[in-house]
Amino acid sequence: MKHFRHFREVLTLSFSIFLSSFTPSGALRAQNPFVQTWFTSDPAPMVHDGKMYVYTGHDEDGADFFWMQEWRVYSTEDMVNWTDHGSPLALESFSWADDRAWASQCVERDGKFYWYICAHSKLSGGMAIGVAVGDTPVGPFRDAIGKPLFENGSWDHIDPTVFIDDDGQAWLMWGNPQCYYLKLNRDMVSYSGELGRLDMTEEAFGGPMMNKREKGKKYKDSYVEGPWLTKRNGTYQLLYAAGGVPEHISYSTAPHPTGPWKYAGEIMPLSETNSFTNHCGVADYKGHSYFFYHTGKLPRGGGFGRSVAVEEFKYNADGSFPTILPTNEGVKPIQTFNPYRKVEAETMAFSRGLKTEQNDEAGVYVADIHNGDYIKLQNVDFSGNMQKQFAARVASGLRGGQIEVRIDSLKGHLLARLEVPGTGGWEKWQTFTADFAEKAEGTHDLYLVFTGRKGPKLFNFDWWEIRGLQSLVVEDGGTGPHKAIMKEEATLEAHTVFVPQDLSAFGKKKPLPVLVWGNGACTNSPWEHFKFLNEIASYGYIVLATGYIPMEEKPYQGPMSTTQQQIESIDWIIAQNADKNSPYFGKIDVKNICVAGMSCGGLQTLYNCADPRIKTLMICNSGLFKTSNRGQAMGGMPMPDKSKLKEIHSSVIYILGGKTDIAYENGMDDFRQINHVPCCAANFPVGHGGTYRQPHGGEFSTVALAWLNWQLKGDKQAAKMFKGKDCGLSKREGWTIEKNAKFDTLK
Ligand code: FUB
Repeated sequence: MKHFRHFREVLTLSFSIFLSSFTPSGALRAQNPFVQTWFTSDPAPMVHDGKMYVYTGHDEDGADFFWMQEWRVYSTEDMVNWTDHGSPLALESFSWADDRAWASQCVERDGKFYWYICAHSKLSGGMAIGVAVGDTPVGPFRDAIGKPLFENGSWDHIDPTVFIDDDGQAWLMWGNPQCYYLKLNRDMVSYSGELGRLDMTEEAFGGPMMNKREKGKKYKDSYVEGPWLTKRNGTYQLLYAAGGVPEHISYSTAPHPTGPWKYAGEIMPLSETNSFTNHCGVADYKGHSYFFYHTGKLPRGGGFGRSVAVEEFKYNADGSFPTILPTNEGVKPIQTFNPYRKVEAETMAFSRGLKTEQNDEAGVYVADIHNGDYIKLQNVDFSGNMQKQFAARVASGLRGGQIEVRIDSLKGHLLARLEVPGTGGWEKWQTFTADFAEKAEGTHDLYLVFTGRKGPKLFNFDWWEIRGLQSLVVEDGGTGPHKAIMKEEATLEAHTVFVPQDLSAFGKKKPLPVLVWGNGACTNSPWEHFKFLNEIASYGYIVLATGYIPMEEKPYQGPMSTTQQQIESIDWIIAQNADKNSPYFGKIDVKNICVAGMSCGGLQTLYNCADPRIKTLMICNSGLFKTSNRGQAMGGMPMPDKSKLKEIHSSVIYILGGKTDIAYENGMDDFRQINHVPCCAANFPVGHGGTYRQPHGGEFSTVALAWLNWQLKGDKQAAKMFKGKDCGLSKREGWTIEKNAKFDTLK
């Protein structure tokens, strides 16, 4: 809709010339202009709640005058990666306005955001000052009073600046070539007193207004437009576009907003910026001072196609401004960017060939993506996690394309490549993922490079996310003394670890015993058991469950797990305990390992029972199939025959769901056949599903924990649950227990 291919190629070509001319190393370090998707002008910074916002005008593509229709908002937390919040305010927001959405400024007061604008008024036929109000810095905004705040038919009511003084008085100033002021009331949408006029004298501004100048006399300077009122060290500072066309930025100082003002000099002298206007705003943010202005430096930019830019500066000791020159490099990042979260695609440090659009469903999104276009994010910190997947929400009414995830440069290391198919419409959004083929460490610039067929538009792009290792606090972390967490570990693929969040309590004197777990249906995720397993971990265990982390209690859909995954768990935790660089170094009781599993996971456990590193077994809702009922087994289950039981060399408990448990017969048959090691069978009449999914794993957690505490920690109190005729379990409501002849040998 916007560009013919020819136009785009010209744009892309001139863009690369533009970039290479500013970056001798070709390293794409240019940061100014910091918005490349649209022409933006008249920047007005506002710091709120830890973020820097910039409110801008919007110059139309290809315009031959300031035919401006809307205002836009951008924000950043690091000063280099800016998020486009779209246009929450436009001429249509003001019933009285019909043209020229010119310079503006937004300020917060009492939790509301007041955005002062100027626009042509169809009521008076001149320019008028208006005010919109919103509940957030990015809107939505509405005309606060349904009429201009000030107008009188004159054309010189442009460029409002607003300043709330220490005493609470809010001042509104504007004007070209006369600088006017009003004292705003506390409500910010009305004023008291008469319209004020600053004395536009030579002393105040380096020269009088153009029409008051003496012929032939040379003046130092003169106020033109675009005032920015602020205060430093108790002195008021008025910055403004000065000198006529082309404009530079100068300032004056005063002991009071109404004057007397004294000319203080140039701040940003005339430079080769390709724009005959300039317009500034200043703000301090996170210990730095920033000067915002505009240039005409984007490709196809110029006097009516301007772009906002920013420079960092340091005030002189007396609070005065240094000279600030426009640069292409712009500012340095003041913090790193975290990619392990959902990032709006319209967040970028630099881009090529792109536009942003907005709708109600997706908000602002990146559009007009063609082969070779890209988004760059600066100073992205990959540490603290491990990249696993790149996910992106996209829509394509054509054939889609690809997103290449690269670091350091456009042709830098390719970490992942996402295939974007057609989704059936430019607003038919779908999320796709791609695995990382290579991993990044430390801090890098991140490039999202778009590829696809040359010529057509490829897709729209709403957001992206780098998914790293996941973790979740299950329920309240468990009822035990060590609040637990469920997590993935980078070096233990396809397993889920449950472990106390704070490992500092554990070490040689108090190591963590190990529970290795296999899942029901041999599913490759402990999605049915995570409350139970987490509860156990909270009592001071490390639990290594077979399968992928279940971030929600929803059946896992992938292929089954293997019996080998339990062995991998044992190998891994023993290696971690010996690895000086591991958080588990010296903290694991590798001599006290229980292997356990539910249903098919119990069969995996019995398959692995001969492993000499096992201290005890816990067979839950499971038992080896008898020859007579082998036909009932699900495909893919491990099916050792009963002779396997002879390989058990440790104590073993069967925890079954009573007679209605489909595994009851097999489990009880195992129990009866195990005579060479201590064995018991505990039944609780809940059927095959057990109580794993009840809060904190229900009754099964209590019994399993007692077993583990006794067998792995030697806890005599816990032993009472099982030992003796009147053991705890025999008295516990609903439970029954049977023990073999060897059971009493357990200490
Ligand atoms: O953006 C339109 C006009 O250009 C502004 O109101 C002036 O300050 C100048 O930048």
